[in-house]
Amino acid sequence: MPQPLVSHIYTADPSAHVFNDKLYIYPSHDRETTIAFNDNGDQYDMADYHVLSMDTPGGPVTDHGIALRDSDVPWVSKQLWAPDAATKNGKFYLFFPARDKENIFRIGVAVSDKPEGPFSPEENFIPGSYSIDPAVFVDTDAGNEAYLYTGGIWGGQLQCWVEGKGRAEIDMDGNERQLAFDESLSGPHEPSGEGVRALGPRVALLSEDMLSLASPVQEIKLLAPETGEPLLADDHERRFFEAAWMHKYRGTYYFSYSTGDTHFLAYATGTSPLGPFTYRGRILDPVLGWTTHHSIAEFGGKWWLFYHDCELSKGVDHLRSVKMREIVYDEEGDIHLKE
Ligand code: FUB
Repeated sequence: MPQPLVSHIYTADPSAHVFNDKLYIYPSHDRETTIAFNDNGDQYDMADYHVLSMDTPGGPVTDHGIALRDSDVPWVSKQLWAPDAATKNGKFYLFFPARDKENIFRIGVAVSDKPEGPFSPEENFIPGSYSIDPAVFVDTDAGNEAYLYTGGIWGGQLQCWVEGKGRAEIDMDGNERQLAFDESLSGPHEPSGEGVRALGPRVALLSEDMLSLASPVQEIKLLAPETGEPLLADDHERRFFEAAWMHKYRGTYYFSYSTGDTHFLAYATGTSPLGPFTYRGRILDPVLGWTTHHSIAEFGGKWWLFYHDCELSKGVDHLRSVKMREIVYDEEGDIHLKE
């Protein structure tokens, strides 16, 4: 069985990238808390980030220490959740979700000259950003555009953004709409009912300097293969919950995510980084612990799934450990865990 990549701290939500021929992992840094478990995720009360690196798959893992702490970021009140990182123009960018002073999850960015940080945060969150779990994909072989994927329901607050006077964005049918924040929908609330569509993850283009959005936020369409229509809200085994990740394999865009309360890592594929993506299958069955969250990267000539579970903490949901497993693609491009 795969072992935690590190055991001196708890780590979760691993976002892995190869920078300068080395593998860097940007995880959440879980910590003990007395906050009771609830469906809003309050017990995930993280306060800083560490960056991990490896020279070879299976080789020693270096913990580079604290790369950013909540008290360094002027707009943050609490909960540094799942981060990601990207590089452009010789600089490294750490993208992270946290609650702002009004308790709304936003996405922040911090900059460094080195992949391991330390990172200097921007004064404010990325204007127009909201919800959790940023994943940044730089399409290096198609114009070098950078895409920011975000979103999470329940504790991630996606369902709190309802029609009202507020922020303009594009819905999954390509129409403009205005959304405003309704805090009363925080927690385990989401659309439901016959024929009701699931909420989609969000995507926006990032500006050339990676510090702001260069397009309106757009809701992504995740389609059911049997109907060609958007996945339905009550389809909890397939609908998007959180943990967006984008990677490209042989020209196809793979959007992968967690199904949350059914605990699967699932994926959908498409021909554009903006979607639509058609549901394709599962990557990982439920692990020990409530959450599941991952990334996929090519390293050392093989493809790897980075994920977490709660084996080391013996099942404490908010004390997770990052692991890696090799994945392979079959001739159709379907993903399988290597046995
Ligand atoms: O780590 C806190 C939250 O738990 C993440 O943002 C979610 O994806 C889930 O893993």
